[in-house]
Amino acid sequence: MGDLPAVWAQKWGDKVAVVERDRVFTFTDLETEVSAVAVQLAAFDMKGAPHGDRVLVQLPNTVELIVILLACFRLGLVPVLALPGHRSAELEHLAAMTEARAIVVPDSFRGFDHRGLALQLIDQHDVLNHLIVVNLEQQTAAVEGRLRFSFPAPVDSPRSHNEAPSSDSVAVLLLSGGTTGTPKLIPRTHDDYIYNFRACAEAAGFTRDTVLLLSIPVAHNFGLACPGALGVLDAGGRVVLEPSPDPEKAFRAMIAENVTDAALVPAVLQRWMDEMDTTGMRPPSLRRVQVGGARLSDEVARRVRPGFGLQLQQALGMAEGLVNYVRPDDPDIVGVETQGRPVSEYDEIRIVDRNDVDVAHGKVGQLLTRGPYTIRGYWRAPEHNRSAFDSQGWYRTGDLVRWHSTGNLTVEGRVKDVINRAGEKISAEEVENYLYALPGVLRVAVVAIPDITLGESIGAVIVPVDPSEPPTVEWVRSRLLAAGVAAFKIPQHVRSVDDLPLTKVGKIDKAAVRRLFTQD
Ligand code: OOB
Repeated sequence: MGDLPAVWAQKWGDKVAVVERDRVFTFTDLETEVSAVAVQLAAFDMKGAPHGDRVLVQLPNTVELIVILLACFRLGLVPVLALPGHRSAELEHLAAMTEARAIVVPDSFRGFDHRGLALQLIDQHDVLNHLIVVNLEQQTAAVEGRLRFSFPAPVDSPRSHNEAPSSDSVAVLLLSGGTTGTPKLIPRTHDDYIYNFRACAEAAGFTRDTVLLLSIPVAHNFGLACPGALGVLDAGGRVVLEPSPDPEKAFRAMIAENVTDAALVPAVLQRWMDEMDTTGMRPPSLRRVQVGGARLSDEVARRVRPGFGLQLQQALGMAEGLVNYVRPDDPDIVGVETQGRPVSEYDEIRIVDRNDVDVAHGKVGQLLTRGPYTIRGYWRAPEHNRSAFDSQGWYRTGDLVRWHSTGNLTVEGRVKDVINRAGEKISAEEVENYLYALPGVLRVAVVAIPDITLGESIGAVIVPVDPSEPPTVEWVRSRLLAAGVAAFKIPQHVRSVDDLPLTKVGKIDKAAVRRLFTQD
């Protein structure tokens, strides 16, 4: 993947590659910047290929994020993709688990002092030594070339990274939207990831004329490679980075940049449709929306009218690999009622019941998958891998699906214990663990609650040690924020009860817990 910017520059030279507000980078610029940043990184005391030291990257959608990733790929350093919303709880876990040697953060973003937190992490973790800051707030500070990086002076004598990473080595570690107490990491190789974004770009119909608006995080697989930033650049198209999904801002960016395609989560599509319906306007160049990450309701899907010149392409994807897409020339019914079909002819799909027996065609069951770009295991998680994959290497997605009569998949629900909050996956167990660590909490259960705008929100039912002091939403919120938990993982609904409902076998009855919230 590290060779790609040079290949792209040769093919498309002065064509615009990335636009971020008023900053414009051609493919030639991109290659120049990636080379310069790779030289800077190579001067640090870090091992690239074939060892692959990890670099913790926490950046919002910026050209610097794209450049640092490509520079890491070139040297065989392995970026670990954190989200801008992550705080000390998540970053400490990622730093410890990956033994990252460097961390890349903005100075500050949306009022949070990322540099300060990164310095704390460096203090706590022996192997974490290098801090690279992207000056988003203080743009006048040290800027390398046209980018806003500030690199520390190298501590050791310059090292040379002559070896290019092998194509089957790990290129990047993605975060899983996992089901366990601590997030798992997904190792994607150079080979499989290139295959992933090329197959997605082909399925989505991307060409050199595609101008893709990304307001979903580039740090997510969807925004990075499904087809995302890498897929559109590789097709010779253009990425427009717009950090805000707010319809007014996004529409302005789309009109200014003649955007043809936009990748969205359902919650944002709904806001955009509302705006289009009330104003009767839509960005004239916008032809297609790629929508995935969470279930889009058929009702909202039907509002995207092809007659209006706008086509809906639903996608069911996962950072672990498998991506399904509705194709550009599919009939409308496929676009509305399904989440598409695999992007590769080599993707294998099984739909099974609780006993791993294949269900009858058209019936609902759990989706299992295997294929050329789907992982065979999480990073350093042998125990979890034994249950997440079967003995034949099939990945248990935890999603309930069925084959639609058109030969596409429709998502019907899930068996995994996660909350899908506007496309952001949150493990119920992880939030339960944070709550258990609070004083006065005896027992707890966390569940997904239907939410009109987010799709789902987080509900926590708590059995307090002292029933006369029931915890409130505000108390939970302030305690978890103080514990360094990302704001998007904090429950919006809190109930206190005398006891948790149990199933016959004595497990917490999550369906009954959910009913505590939904019955009124
Ligand atoms: C994408 O990736 P992740 O890793 O954040 O989440 C994967 C999970 C899936 O297992 C499924 O539960 C859910 O997100 N999901 C959907 C969906 N797309 C993803 N559930 C219902 N309908 C959909 N269309 O979310 C992701 C990765 C690549 C492309 C698109 C989405």
